Formats: sequence, structure tokens, C-alpha cells
Amino acid sequence: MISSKLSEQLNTQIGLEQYSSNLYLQMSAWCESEGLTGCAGFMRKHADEEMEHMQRLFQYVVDTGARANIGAIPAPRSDFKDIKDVFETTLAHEETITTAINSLVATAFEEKDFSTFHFLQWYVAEQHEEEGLFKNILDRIRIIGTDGTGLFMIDQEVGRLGQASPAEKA
Ligand code: OFO
Repeated sequence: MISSKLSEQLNTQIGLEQYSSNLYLQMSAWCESEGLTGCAGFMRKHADEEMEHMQRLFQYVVDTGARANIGAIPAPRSDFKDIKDVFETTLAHEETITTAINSLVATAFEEKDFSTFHFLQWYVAEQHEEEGLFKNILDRIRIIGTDGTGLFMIDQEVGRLGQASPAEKA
């Protein structure tokens, strides 16, 4: 059993994960339209991962006997200046998700709901990994640059990351 405050916050997080999935799917469409097929594949795979994050939360809420509610999901941004803008937006978005997860963890702790606290640790670790991944990509963009051959190399490199296992991405 979870409190109504926590179930409400978990439901908000379900919406945020769904929004993340839509945002990355939309980014993949932008990448495709720019001919960046490596980045498009990476974003599409990441959209699938966010969907799994959403499902994991949904299942947890249902398992506690509370009702999972899917609220309105705002339309994601669809246009970007360049690939650097895409990944800067991604990192900023993940930072807001980390804040939301931290707030959930704080509520679970305050309420001494250690089952939910334990469940959320997976998300804490996931956010750490994702922020690291996107910072890493932005570093490569800064080092390699995005003019001509640089953009081609970035696309290949990001495409490779999209296929790698989490351990290989580190
Ligand atoms: Fe991008 O992370 Fe979900 O939680």
C-alpha cells in the first residue's frame, strides 16, 4: 500500500517517462530528416527505453493496489538548431527527470515507505548512467566538431553507442 501523495507523484512520473519517450522519438524524426541515421537510431532506441521506464512504474503502482493514471502528455519539441542543440536539450531534460526522481525518493523516505524507496533506487542509478551518457556525447561533439566530416563522425559514433550495451557505453 502506498499513500495518496506518493501514488500521485508516481503517476506524475509515469507521465514524465511517457513524455521522455515521445521527446526522443520526435528527436529521432528530426535526425532522420537531417540524414543523421546513426543519431536517429540512437534516439529511437532511447525512446523504447523510456517506454520501459514508464511500464516499470506503471506495474509498480498497480502492484501496490493503487490506480495507475495516465494524464495528458504535452507535445514534445520538434525542431532543433543542430545536433548539439538536440543533445543539450536531452541532457537538460534528463536533469529535470533526475530532480523529479530525487523528489520521489525524498517523499518515500519521509513517509518511511521503504518498499517504494527501494524500488526507486533503480531509477536513481539509471539517471546517473543517462546523465553520464549524454555528457559524454556532448564532450565528443565539442571535441570532434560538427562541420562536414565531424558531423559524419559524430553520427557514426552516436549510432554505435545506440547499439552498445550499457557497460560498453560507460
Ligand atoms: Fe531518461 O530516464 Fe527515464 O527515468
